Amino acid sequence: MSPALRKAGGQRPRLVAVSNRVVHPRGAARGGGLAVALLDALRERGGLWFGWSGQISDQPDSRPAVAEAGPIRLATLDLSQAEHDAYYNGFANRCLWPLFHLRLDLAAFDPQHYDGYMRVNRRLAGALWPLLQDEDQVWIHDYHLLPFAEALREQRARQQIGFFLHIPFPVPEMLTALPHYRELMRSLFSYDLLGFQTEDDVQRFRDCAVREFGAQLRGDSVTAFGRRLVAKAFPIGIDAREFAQLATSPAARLEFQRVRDPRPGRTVIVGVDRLDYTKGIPERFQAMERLLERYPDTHGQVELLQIAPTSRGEVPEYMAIREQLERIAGHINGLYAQLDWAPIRYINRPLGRRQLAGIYRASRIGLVTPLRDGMNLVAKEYVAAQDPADPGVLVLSRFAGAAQQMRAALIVSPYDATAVADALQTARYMPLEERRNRHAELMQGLLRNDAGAWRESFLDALQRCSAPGEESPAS
Ligand code: ADQ
Repeated sequence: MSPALRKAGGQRPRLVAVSNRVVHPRGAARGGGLAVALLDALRERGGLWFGWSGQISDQPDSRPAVAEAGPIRLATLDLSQAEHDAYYNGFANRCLWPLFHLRLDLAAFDPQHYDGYMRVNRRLAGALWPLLQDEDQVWIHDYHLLPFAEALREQRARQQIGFFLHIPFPVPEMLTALPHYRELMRSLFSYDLLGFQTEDDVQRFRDCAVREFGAQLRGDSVTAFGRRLVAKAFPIGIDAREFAQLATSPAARLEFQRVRDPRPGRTVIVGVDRLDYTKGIPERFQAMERLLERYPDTHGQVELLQIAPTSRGEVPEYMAIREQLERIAGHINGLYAQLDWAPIRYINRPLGRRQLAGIYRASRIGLVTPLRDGMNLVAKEYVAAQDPADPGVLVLSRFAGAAQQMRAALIVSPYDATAVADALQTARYMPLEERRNRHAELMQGLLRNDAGAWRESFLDALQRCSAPGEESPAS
């Protein structure tokens, strides 16, 4: 434990984590990396996890339901259908999500969605406020809750409040297209610490604060609207050791046997994503078609196994992508499939983490090609699951935050189908020694910057920030 985190009595402050959705510890394995990382921190120091219950109700209670899970307290609120439509499906997922991923063409600016988003943030903050203790460290997560600290400060909260943005921060030109960007930027200055995935995200935030609001910069601190905060990069990691162990568990081995084709030359390329237009799945299918066109030795030999469960299924743009994928996969399979082989196997449902780990390990190539992504944990999981003696190769989009750390992957532009096809062919024939060297380098990075390091470095930096209104946040 860092000495900076110890308080006078040797105790760490209580952690209060706030995220759109609270996941019960029993379901955390399905909740993915964030749920696991948060729960570890909450278990270690005892703490409270607050957010939406995942339930819609006709007349949601204004007070949170509280449940205890060992040392962790879970406090959740239901939302009404109207709140969910405006806050979650509307402003968060039809406006902020596309805009922050540079899809201005898909962003829907609806003032009612914005009002609903602000109202839900205020309602949630008002419900959390009575549960807070003076010394708590409060850690808010992601774009659903940008104005949460401002709403808490309106209740006179004086606690240290940090925010971590899991998705990219956009360029100023994109952000300023948002009618409410001033209010949202101002609300960010109610935090003491802003955490981003990459240095580039920090830079874009600073640029925007300087260009649009005349912010003053000093070290890591940014001052605007009469308030000062610290903005830094904390690239999120996975529990690489644990994921590597998962990959050799009996359930993973079973999956490995089902996926690995023992016939010489047969290669499985795996893609695993939430079904989302930012993940570049249609472009990936097109790169697969280009591979088949350019390299006839792939026919009958190479298969893309794409696992992409439906996500945000009520949002129209997500329904469209599903149809698009089915069409492209059908077209390519129609052109190239043989009696005992089809180039694309597309599975539209979620799998357990052990199953996933086994599938990653059985796949010679991990193809992770988002058009834009805050980090991308699948790239990290794929590497962690490999057999170090005979590892597969990661082909990674330069537009994933992960590409800034995972330099030993084959880095590609997802828009360049020929370059992706060529990288796949290089990966197929990469000599064992090169595969081992690349994997060792990637794995070292994953172990150094794992989920625990991410969490501790963020909370450590938050601890070093002074209380709001005081003069000298850490730099
Ligand atoms: P996501 O956009 O959800 O996360 P990602 O980082 O890849 O993207 O995480 C997805 C998680 O879901 C992974 O742990 C993966 O294993 C799991 N998953 C995906 N498909 C699955 C399937 N078919 N079955 C089971 N599990 C599946 C957001 C940001 C990212 C950022 C993360 C964490 O968009 O950029 O990396 O938060 O900060």
